[in-house]
Amino acid sequence: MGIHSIDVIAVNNDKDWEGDQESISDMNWVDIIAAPTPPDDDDYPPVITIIHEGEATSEDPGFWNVYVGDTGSGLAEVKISVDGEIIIYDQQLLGIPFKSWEIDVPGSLGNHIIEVFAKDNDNDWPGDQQSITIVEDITIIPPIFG
Ligand SMILES: [Ca+2]
Ligand SMILES: [Ca+2]
Ligand SMILES: [Ca+2]
Repeated sequence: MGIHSIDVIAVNNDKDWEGDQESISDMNWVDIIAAPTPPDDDDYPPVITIIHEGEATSEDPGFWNVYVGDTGSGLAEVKISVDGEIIIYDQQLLGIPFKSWEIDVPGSLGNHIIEVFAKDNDNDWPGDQQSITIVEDITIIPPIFG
């Protein structure tokens, strides 16, 4: 808001010889009356940490510890999918700062993927919420016999 100076210089693209380019310069004083966008009080997405526990074998595939938190505004929504299937979809977190889940790893051999999506609870205007998706994978192997 207030008085701002805008300096406009336009140069044409005529370059046949040095000095061929014409330019104009104009300075205007413009009174900007539009309300500025207020600063975002929380512009960081939630933090997601995924830690696997277990042997990652078909006998002991283990589980993922999923930690999700947002110190700025808390959490609004968390979605956890394993191999494309939604396991957790909590849209009622209501701004709690932190939550964790234990998610079983499938015991079948091969690669398994966990995808965690989280959205924070900052909601001062449309588009104010920040979100993030983290993907991890693990390979389940046959049991190791010693
Ligand atoms: Ca905000
Ligand atoms: Ca945030
Ligand atoms: Ca925000």
